[in-house]
Amino acid sequence: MKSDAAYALACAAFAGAVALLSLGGCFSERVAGTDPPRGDLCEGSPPNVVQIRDFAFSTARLTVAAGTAVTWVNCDVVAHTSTADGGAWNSGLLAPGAAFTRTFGAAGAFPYHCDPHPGMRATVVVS
Ligand SMILES: [Cu+2]
Repeated sequence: MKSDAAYALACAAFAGAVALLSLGGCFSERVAGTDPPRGDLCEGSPPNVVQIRDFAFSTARLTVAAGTAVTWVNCDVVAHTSTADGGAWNSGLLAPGAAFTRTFGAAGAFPYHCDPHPGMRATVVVS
């Protein structure tokens, strides 16, 4: 009985490892995105949301109160990132429709860019 239990446990562990590896392989390009996609945030101008569209961040200069959660959503047809110039955050590649949220606790100006497209620049100002 003891060896049967050990075998079952080993099988379960192996199946779990295989499942994790499969998921990692399938979703590696959108690891930081939300699931399900948040393309709905691309409609209108929802508050505290930065829409990434046509290789630009809109709004380019977003001002929020301390403690506010800011969400970036990719409304473009290619992947982009939200990456702090100082390294404080990095969304990783956001596939079209994917989103990334970060809460800003401290006041200050926080410039950021897109890793694959360094010309894409914007700032979050926390008051
Ligand atoms: Cu980009």
